[in-house]
Amino acid sequence: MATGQKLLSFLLLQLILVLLVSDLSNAEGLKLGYYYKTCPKAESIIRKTTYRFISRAPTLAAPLLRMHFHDCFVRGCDGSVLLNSTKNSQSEKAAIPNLSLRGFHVIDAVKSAVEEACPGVVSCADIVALVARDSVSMIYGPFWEVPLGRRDGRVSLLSEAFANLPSPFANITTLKQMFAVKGLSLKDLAVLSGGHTIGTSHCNAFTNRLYNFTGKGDTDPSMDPNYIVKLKQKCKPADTTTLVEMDPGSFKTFDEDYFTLVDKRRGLFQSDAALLNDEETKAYVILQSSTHGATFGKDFAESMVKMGRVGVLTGHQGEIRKHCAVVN
Ligand code: HEM
Ligand SMILES: *[C@@H]1O[C@H](CO)[C@@H](O)[C@H](O)[C@H]1NC(C)=O
Ligand SMILES: *[C@@H]1O[C@H](CO)[C@@H](O)[C@H](O)[C@H]1NC(C)=O
Ligand SMILES: *[C@@H]1O[C@H](CO)[C@@H](O)[C@H](O)[C@H]1NC(C)=O
Ligand SMILES: CC(=O)N[C@H]1CO[C@H](CO)[C@@H](O)[C@@H]1O
Repeated sequence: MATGQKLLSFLLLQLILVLLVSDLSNAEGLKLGYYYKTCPKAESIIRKTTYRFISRAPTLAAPLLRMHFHDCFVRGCDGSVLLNSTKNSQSEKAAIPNLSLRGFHVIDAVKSAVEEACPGVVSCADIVALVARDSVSMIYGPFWEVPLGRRDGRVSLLSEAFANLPSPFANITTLKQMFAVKGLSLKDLAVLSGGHTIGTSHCNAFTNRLYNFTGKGDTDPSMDPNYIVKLKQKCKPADTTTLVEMDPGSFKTFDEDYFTLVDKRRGLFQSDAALLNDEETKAYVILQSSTHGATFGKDFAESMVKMGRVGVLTGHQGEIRKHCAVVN
C-alpha cells in the first residue's frame, strides 16, 4: 500500500472508532445544552411557559417538583408518569387520586409551545426535568443546570408505581434501600426529602401518627406532642380530603425550614421523622437545621441532577412523544 493509502485507511479507522465511541457515550449519558443545535430556544420556551403558570399559582411548584421524583423512581426518568391508561393497562397516573399528582396541564402547555418551535425534538421526560427545576428556582429555591437528552418510554404501569415509590409510613431501612436501588445515597435521601419544604399533604398520609399508631388508640412517640395536638385540629381520624401544609407558614417558599421541623420532631410523615433514625441522615438534618441550611441549596441541586439521571433512556432508545399523555 502506498503511504497515502495507508494514511487514508488509518484515518478511516480513526473515524470509525470516534463514531463508535461517541455513539456509546451518547447511549450512556445526558449532556448540557443537548438541544443547542436542534432546538436552541427549547429551554427558554420551557422557562417562559412555566413562569406563566407559577407566577399566577406558586403552589403548582410543589406538585411539579414531585412529578419529576415520581417519574424518575418508576422506570427511570422517561416521562412514564405522564402516560394515560389504555384499554389494556392501567398507567402510573391511574394512581393519581392516591398519589395526588397535579400540574399535568402545565406539562401539556409547555409541550405544545415547544412542539410549535421544533416539532418532534424535545422529549416529555426532559420537559418534566426542566419544569421541576424552573418551578423550584421561581419560588426562591436553588437553580441547577439540567443535563438533557432523555427519551420517552412507552410503558407505564400502575403496579410499578406502588412498588417503587416510597410510602410515607416507611422506616429508614426501607427508605435507604429504595433509594439505593436507584443509585441514590443516604445523603441524597436526606437532601431530597427537603423537597417537603414546599407543598401540602392529605391527612391520611399521617393520621395514624395522631390517633392509632400501634392499634391501641395511641400516638407516635417520635412526634412532638404539641404538634400532634395542632394536627388533630386539622385532621379527623378518617379524613382523606383535607390538605395540610407540610412546612406550615412557608409552604410556598423553597427554604431550609424542613430540616428545622424534622429536628424539632415536627416532620409530618413517618418517613420524614425516620431521618433521625440513622446517624448520617440525622447529622445532615441537624447540620442544616443549625446553620439555616448552609449547604442545602447546593446539595439539593446536586442530588436533583443525580436523581434526574436514574434509569434514563438515551440515544436510540424509546421515542420523542408527540403528546406527553400517549405513546406515538
Ligand atoms: C423519601 C421518600 C418520600 C416519601 C415517602 C414522600 C411522600 C410524600 C407524600 C405522602 C406526600 C403527600 C401527597 C398528598 O397527600 O397529596 C408528598 C408530597 C410531596 N413530596 Fe414527597 N415523598 C418522598 C420524597 C420526595 C422527594 C424526593 C421529593 C422531591 C425532591 C418530594 C417532593 C414532594 C412535594 C413537593 C410534595 C408536595 C406536593 C403537593 O403539594 O401537591 N418528595 N410526599
Ligand atoms: C422496616 O419496615 C420493613 C417493611 O415494612 C420491615 O420489614 C422492617 O422490619 C422494618 N425495620 C425496622 C428496623 O423497623
Ligand atoms: C385502632 O386500631 C385497632 C387495630 O387496628 C382497631 O381495632 C381499633 O378499633 C382502632 N381504634 C380506633 C379508635 O380507631
Ligand atoms: C389523557 O387523560 C386526560 C384525563 O383523563 C384527558 O383529559 C386527556 O385528554 C388525555 N390525553 C390524551 C392525549 O388522550
Ligand atoms: C386516598 C386513596 O384513594 N387511597 C387509596 C389508595 O390505594 C389504596 C390501595 O390501592 C386504597 O386502599 C386507598 O383507599
